[in-house]
Amino acid sequence: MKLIIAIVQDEDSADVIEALTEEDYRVTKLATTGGFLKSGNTTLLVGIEEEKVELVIDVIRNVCRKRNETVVTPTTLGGSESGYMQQYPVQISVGGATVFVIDVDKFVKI
Ligand code: 2BA
Repeated sequence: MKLIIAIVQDEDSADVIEALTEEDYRVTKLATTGGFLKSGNTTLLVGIEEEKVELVIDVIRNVCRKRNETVVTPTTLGGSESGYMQQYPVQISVGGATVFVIDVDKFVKI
């Protein structure tokens, strides 16, 4: 058995959970926060037989979109004493999804 850990954007989470449950995959949603943007995202846990891993990833791939976000990076100009901060908006592309697949040593439902 494998555990798929998929970090998706909040905007895609309802659709991807619906698509997974429609296909009879079981999924757990965790509310998480990205370290770089420091904004909310969603982490999905899917426990699945090894031969179905690619099918689950295909569902995630079909739903999750890339989006552009603007981050503002402060830059100090003119040295530390007399310097002033100038802020530059920078575009970054977020998503569609970051997916990890890990081995499950043991799976028990009690
Ligand atoms: P965040 O850490 O908030 O990152 C959001 C987006 O910022 C990333 O999108 C990427 O485009 C950019 N980014 C992140 N770190 C960067 C850096 N050091 N320099 C420049 N740009 C950077 P994604 O790559 O699509 O990642 C979306 C979210 O997935 C991340 O949110 C984080 O929560 C998670 N993630 C991505 N890679 C991960 C990893 N290797 N381990 C754990 N979580 C990861």
